[in-house]
Amino acid sequence: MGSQSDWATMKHAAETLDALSVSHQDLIVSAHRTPKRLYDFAAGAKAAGYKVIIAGAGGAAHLPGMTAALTPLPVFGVPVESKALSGQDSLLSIVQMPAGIPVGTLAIGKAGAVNAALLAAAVLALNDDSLARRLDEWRDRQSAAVAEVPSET
Ligand code: RP5
Repeated sequence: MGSQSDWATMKHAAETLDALSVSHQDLIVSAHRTPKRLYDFAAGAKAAGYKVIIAGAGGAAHLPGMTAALTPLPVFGVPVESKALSGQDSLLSIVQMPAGIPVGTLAIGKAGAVNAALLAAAVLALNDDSLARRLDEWRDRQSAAVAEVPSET
């Protein structure tokens, strides 16, 4: 994520990965304030053993696109809800990548963070039958938690 302030959103990705027993590292890497950290992380991510990168950032959100430019790994971008433009700026910054460097862009905010984790897990599950079963179970629990009729609360 691009900032400590993104953690309130990106912790939902971390929690979802935890629920699926997918190991992950949660790092602050700012495209603007720590460009060398970004370069070193993204350029070395594959060699370091990472498989998928989830990049969450807000405002003029260069982090996902710059990360994708520096690694062959799949990169999923989460637009963090900004104060000024409610995350519309983040979304458009991340989703409108020119052809050639893809960023899989999720929804703004918590939904995007959760779904980025689920999508990353689905990619990893292509080569991990145990994780594929955990993902199926996660969906089954989600379905079971939906009541058939609404309550008054
Ligand atoms: C972006 O600027 C970050 O991803 C964050 O969403 C936004 C604001 O950062 P802070 O000023 O809160 O550090 O780079």
